[in-house]
Amino acid sequence: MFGLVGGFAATSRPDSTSVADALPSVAGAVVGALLLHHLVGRLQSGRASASVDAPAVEEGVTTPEGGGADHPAAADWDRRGFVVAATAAAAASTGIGLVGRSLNGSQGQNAVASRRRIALPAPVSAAAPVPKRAALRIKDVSPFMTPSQDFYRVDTALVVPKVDANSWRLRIHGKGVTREANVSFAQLLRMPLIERNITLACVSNEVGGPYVGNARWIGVRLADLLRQCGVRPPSKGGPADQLVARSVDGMTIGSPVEDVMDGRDAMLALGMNGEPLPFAHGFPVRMVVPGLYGFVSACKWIQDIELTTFDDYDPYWVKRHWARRAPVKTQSRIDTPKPFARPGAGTVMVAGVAWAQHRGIDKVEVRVDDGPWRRADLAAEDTTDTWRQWSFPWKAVSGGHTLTVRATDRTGQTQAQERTRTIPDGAGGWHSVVVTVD
Ligand SMILES: Nc1nc2c(c(=O)[nH]1)N[C@H]1C(S)=C(S)[C@@H](COP(=O)(O)O)O[C@H]1N2
Ligand SMILES: [Mo]
Repeated sequence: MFGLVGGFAATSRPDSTSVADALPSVAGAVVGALLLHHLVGRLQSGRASASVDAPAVEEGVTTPEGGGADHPAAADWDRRGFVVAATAAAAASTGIGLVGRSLNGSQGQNAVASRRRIALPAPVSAAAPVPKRAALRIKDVSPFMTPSQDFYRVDTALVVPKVDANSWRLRIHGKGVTREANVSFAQLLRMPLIERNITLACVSNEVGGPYVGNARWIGVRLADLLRQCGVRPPSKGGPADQLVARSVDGMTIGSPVEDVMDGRDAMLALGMNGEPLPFAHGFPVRMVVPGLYGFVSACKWIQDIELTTFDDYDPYWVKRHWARRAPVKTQSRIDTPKPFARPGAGTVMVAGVAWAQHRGIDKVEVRVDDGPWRRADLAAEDTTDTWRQWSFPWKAVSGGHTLTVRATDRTGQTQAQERTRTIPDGAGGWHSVVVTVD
């Protein structure tokens, strides 16, 4: 069973290219089964000789001392053999496990050292300072900037890839590329860097869910690099409408070339919140595109960019029935009070965040039970690519209540009420929280 599960997991990995990837799991299962068979055999031959005595004792039949003595002796011998074999098997597998782990670890050490040696240069275009009033002083509301260690992580990596920045390279090739690029990390560092605050969201985030965060990214403007390679967006006659990013672990993520080159701050990020990217968030380089869900834009541990078309190629998640194109849906979330909280009667601060990356949040409204929608107070906007905090002082009266929130983006679109599933292009619907006022 474990062999089958392991084999299935190995061959469905994004970097799996052949059924041979199931071999280690299958080999492990075969060795394990043989070993189990051998050890159980030893156990059973011991038990078989013991059970010869058992009925005699139960029936109260006296057996000559000498006759019975042989059998315990035989069982003893099997037990000793079993213990020796089992101990040897345990020691051998522990040893092999440790060797495997240290082989993995030594690979990572160069990557850790390469990360430690990086000093990020100052950007030529710094992010404007975050307005003071973008961050409300309300307990339990998501902080405006998400610290890297609290930033959600979504990927298919069982073991976080540890890539050595010194040997890392990025290749750019494909349709409409007149000059292929093959750049090193050092070359990227010498290019003009931009710094931007961008809110990243995952398509698998349920309404009210935690897979969204806001960070300060520093990196190379992707459109500049593409133009240097001769790439033109479809609107300027370019033949490629899909940019497929591929990671070192084989993940493929497809973004519209038009979006990446339409002037928004799409970037190859090298830094997050003032430091080189954490390994879990894509060190040494990842993509970030404001306004698109992570699975269609934010390739971590990137190593290859291919210009192609949506007709010609389906990336990893699209093969698994997620959408080819997935702009972020306008969403809002109540951070406080928490579900089933028991606030006291009086003024209760209802607060949270709302996001509509690259369109901007225009309005947030709150409804108590089936009452009228009332406008929440919006914190200052940093940029249209970042989320926005909001608050609503609620005169709470005792009893059970449902608080509901909805947002309207700058295009005038208000979040639809209908709850939709996350697959294929992101959850829709209003977030609500049930509380009891004491
Ligand atoms: N290599 C790689 N990149 C990836 C993924 C992945 O599984 N592998 N997941 C994507 C998804 S679905 C999201 S939402 C974002 C999450 O980025 P984070 O883990 O830094 O928050 O990374 C994207 N980039
Ligand atoms: Mo995601």
